[in-house]
Amino acid sequence: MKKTIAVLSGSLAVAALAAQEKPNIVLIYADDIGYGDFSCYGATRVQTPNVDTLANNGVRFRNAHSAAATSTPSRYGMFTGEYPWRRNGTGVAAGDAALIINPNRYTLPQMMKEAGYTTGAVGKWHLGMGAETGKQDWNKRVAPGPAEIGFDYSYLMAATGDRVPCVYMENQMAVGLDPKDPIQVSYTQNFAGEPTGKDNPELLTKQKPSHGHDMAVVNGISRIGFMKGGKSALWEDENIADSITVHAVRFIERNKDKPFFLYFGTNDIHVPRYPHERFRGKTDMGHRGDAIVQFDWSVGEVVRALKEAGVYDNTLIIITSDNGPVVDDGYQDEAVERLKNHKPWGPFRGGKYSTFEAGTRVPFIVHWTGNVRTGVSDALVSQIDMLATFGELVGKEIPEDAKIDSQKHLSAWLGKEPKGRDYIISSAYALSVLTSDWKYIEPSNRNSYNAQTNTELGLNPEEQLYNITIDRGEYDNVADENPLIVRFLKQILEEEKQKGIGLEL
Ligand code: NG6
Ligand code: CA
Repeated sequence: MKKTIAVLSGSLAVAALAAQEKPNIVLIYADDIGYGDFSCYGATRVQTPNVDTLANNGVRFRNAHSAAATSTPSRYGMFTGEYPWRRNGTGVAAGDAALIINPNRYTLPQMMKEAGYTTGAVGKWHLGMGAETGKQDWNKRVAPGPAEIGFDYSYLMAATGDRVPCVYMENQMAVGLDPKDPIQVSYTQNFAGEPTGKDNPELLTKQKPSHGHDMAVVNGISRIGFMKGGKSALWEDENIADSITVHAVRFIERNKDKPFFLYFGTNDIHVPRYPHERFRGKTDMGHRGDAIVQFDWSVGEVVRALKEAGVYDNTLIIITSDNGPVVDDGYQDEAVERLKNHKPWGPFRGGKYSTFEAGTRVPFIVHWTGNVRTGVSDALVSQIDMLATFGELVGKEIPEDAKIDSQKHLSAWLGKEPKGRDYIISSAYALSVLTSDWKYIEPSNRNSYNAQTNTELGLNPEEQLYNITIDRGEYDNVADENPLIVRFLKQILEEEKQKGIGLEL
């Protein structure tokens, strides 16, 4: 970079230098990848060399958390800096949900924009789009959406791979749509004459459901929700990683001369897992393992684009996941049968949907050439802090009312400070308080076992307390023996609830 600057003309050189002062930020947000799913986190039957290279030359966190144990609330928390449990309507969003972030809120992309960054969102969205649930016209620009909360550019799957509409939305317009074949979407009833996975199993040539997912049939796979039309715009599951990765790469190429913030939410490894054939058989774990390899490929492409654009060293890259792992999330893809000794949840208990650690303890890697203390960190960190921490990085003070939950932890995120947060309040049916030593889970009378996904949800009518440093698996409830610690953690939870719970969107 320095050499190039010397040969540039004066004004260009100044612009290049100014651009260099602010690091670009690339946030690679995996879907459902668990603590134990990367080789740098101990997986042996899948290799993730691109992720591992960033981990080896960056900071690899062992006590990092998503804001919740499912996608929508985790993304809500990350983009707003507000715990999702404070607000109703932040649960897993339907494919036709209205935007769940109020455009008047201060958001992470808005802050980056104000700091002079060009902002882009590529991949999975799952935060709703449009003003009113179920009332979107998918044949026009759907708003409000990512642009209204601060993204200059977007190329997105509106919800998830398993939810209609199965089209890419570029700047909130369906891509490749033929106006003569308009899209219709409903989450309440089917359209006359449209087949469903339930009634037409013969159409399920690519993947069959194991539970749910028996409505609209798109690309030989049945989904959640009903859809009609838009044939020319439908995605092909085997090409999703290619499509979104190429748009992430193009965003980097287009913006290499000015600071940029890229949120790249991958579809991998959410269901339906249907990786491109060049990744099939790369592991002996079937589609779930091969989708991890495909994810790693996407990471490699982003890194390559950053290097080719000459901005790799000046880019802070984060790799993390929206929630913990799940093996059978509703399709017969052999993930259960082929899992054997692979442990997607690492040494933790539970998984996606769970209050136990594996619900939210996710991989978290921070790479920024020359600016991090490389190695492993046990600092307690949370994605809820992305707003305040990136604010610290780019020199933006966030408004008082937007910083209830988001805290500045830049030196911990850069591996320079061993201690992170004092505690995190997580939500998955029940609230929990996690410190670096203890985990308290509030009592809940809900059924604690999700039989469909085979997940222990960590719910118990009794109070639960675990000594998380020696009992990572949360098997030994020591609440009775430690009444003072229980009281202390309950008090933290009460004080946090006092700040607001059950608020309207
Ligand atoms: C569940 C879906 C699951 C997945 C999840 C959201 C069924 C039976 N299960 O309701 O497949 O889509 O929602 O996952 O429909 S998330 O990672 O986007 O939060
Ligand atoms: Ca997810």
